[in-house]
Amino acid sequence: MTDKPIYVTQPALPPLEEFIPYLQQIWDNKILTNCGPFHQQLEQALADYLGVKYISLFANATLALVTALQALRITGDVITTPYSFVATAHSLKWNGIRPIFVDIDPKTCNLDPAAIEAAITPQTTAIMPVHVYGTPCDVDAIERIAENYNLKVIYDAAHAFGCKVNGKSLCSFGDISVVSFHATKVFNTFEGGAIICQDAKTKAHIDHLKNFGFVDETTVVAAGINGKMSEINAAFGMLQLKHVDAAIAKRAQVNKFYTERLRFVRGISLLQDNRNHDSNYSYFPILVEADYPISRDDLYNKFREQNIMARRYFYPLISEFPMYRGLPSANAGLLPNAKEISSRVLCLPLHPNLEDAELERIMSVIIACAKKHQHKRAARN
Ligand code: T4K
Repeated sequence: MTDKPIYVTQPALPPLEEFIPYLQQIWDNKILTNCGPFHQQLEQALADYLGVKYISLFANATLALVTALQALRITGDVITTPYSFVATAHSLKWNGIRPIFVDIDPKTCNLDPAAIEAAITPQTTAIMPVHVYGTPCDVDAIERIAENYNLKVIYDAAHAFGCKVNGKSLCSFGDISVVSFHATKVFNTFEGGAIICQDAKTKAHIDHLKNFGFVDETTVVAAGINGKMSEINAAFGMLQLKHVDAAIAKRAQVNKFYTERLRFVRGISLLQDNRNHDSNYSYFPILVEADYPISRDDLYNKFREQNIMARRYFYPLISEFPMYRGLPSANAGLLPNAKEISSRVLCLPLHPNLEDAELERIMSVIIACAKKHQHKRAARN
């Protein structure tokens, strides 16, 4: 009999009966969408939880990214990372903006500020960095560059819910930050996302943009889209918020388990750098180095054989997909760090429902591969 599958992630769900009273309220008042009471409550609750002032809920983070660029009227070229989920660059393309890919810092997997600065041209209008795995970008350096060159900064903070740097919410940097509440994220509303911005005027503009541009029954101020979060998602968010700290605490335990156990495995290195920031422990990336007996892809396949779905986030690079690979900035020779990390990275399962026995199963694959192949090597020598 094959073992039960272990997925890279799994949503933490509260007991179903806790959701019934929320559904009852929706059934009673019959407001299903269009920024109803739960939508308003969740905006306020998230602003309090995250320690930010202006937040606008969306149906998902991709629509939020597309709308953020509209809100700031970004055109031309935008500097971004090839090492992310495709939605980052797709949001640029949907706005007719040309992504300019630049290399990452191998320590953080985030955009390298020196590479950003080197890529700026008169066509550059903005920077779209990603806090990959919730690890903070070099926000101070990026702010300095943006000020010097008069560029906007839109952070793709899809992974950064609840992360803090020097006690400040990681979602509060830049002109705009976008966070995701997708099922696979630390805090989920099934599907969902939000834009965090710096002032009431921008929030009002974003709120119009996500509702077709409507200001009132007869006034449309922009060619907006339908990006609103529904009441059922917002209600679920209100319930999830009660459980999110416990979920993050459980994630921290898994993170600790892996960190302690993997420290002694030759050829496996850890990307985690949680020293000067509060992490949400959203992902556990490892790098399979040249001195591990088998390649990253072989280890990925060994996991599959054991029904363990570790994932190669982020491989391939965004710049390798057909709609981007023709861009001059997609040339792999210009992106050596991103290319190298992308060929070595593997994200181990990390979610609050993981049991000790499952963690042992995961570790045993890594250890068995290390030992078995080392024996083979020894026998050959
Ligand atoms: N920017 C960044 C940097 C992002 O990472 C993302 C999304 C976005 C922007 C866009 O945000 P949204 O528009 O989605 O709000 C997943 C997610 O679909 C995607 O949201 C996420 N990033 C990306 C990193 O991961 P896949 O293709 O790996 O998902 P999938 O369906 O293979 O799910 C992974 C595992 O999660 C499954 O093997 C099982 C588990 N799972 C998944 C779902 C959907 C569940 O247990 N339940 C579920 O409902 O992309």
